[in-house]
Amino acid sequence: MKKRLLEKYAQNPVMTPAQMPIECLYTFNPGAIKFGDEYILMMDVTTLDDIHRIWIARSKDGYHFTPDPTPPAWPAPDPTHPEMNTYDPRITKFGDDYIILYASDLLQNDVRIGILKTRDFKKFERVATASELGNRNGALFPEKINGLYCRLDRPFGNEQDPCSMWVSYSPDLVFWGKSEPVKFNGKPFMDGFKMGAGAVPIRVKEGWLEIYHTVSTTCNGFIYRLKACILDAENPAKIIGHTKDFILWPEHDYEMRGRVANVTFACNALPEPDGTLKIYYGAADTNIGLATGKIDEIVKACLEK
Ligand code: BMA
Repeated sequence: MKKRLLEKYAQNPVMTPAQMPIECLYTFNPGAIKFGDEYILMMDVTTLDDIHRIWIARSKDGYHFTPDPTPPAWPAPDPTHPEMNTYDPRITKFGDDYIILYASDLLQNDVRIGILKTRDFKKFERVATASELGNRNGALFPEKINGLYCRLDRPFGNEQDPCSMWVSYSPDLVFWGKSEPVKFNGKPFMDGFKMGAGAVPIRVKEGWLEIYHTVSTTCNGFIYRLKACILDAENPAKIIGHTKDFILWPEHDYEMRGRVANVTFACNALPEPDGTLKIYYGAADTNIGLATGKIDEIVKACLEK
């Protein structure tokens, strides 16, 4: 039997709605980062009014998390028209700043990519609402590429051109363009019924390691599972290789029952100094699990022919 590239923490889930300081429906899809001596999760939290808002939980050991008493003060794009839902944040350390790309719904199903920054995870400053209508899954690379900020994003598709991963560039984090679909062997890359960026890409010597989600359809609905790919270091719109097999999938009760059944979804992948990768993943849009793997083994699986 093949060895799993990602092992799930035996005490999963590491976060459930029951751990929140107020009654909540769901806790899921966190952005994650190491900040000083803490692990920070910026979680999607759905309150009883069915609004998704981002809420921080903190941990010293990476396994036991305590949510803040209240969500952070969120700088709305327009104080007279605050966002309805904010969710799926991806946190990138860029110099001294932590830059957060997230899904910003002004109205239900009216989604754009919002960008905030912070230096302390207490005060958040608005950078931009930085996409056309119908784009999400923004993940900022941790360094400029060819002199420009670079992000993965996922414009909404249609039947001819289904949702897939794209790359866009910006001189200032505000104006974005030069957008193109990520390609494999010269053709737009499609894996599953739809797919999109997951984690903030990690620089490895072979290029950029990206953990992404791929969605399959069944007669009972979607299944969200994870795979990995390596993007070219200088031209991240080019895939060098990807895992043929899923590396994470729903199989336990906490991943198969909840707001949306059969979902494992990643907005982060944190490299540890010993070469371990930690992924805090959303499970059934309700809980948060932890999975760990070895970066070199995942890279090797991406490059296998
Ligand atoms: C995606 C996003 C995620 C969610 C997933 C499964 O389109 O909305 O936030 O986890 O669907 O419901």
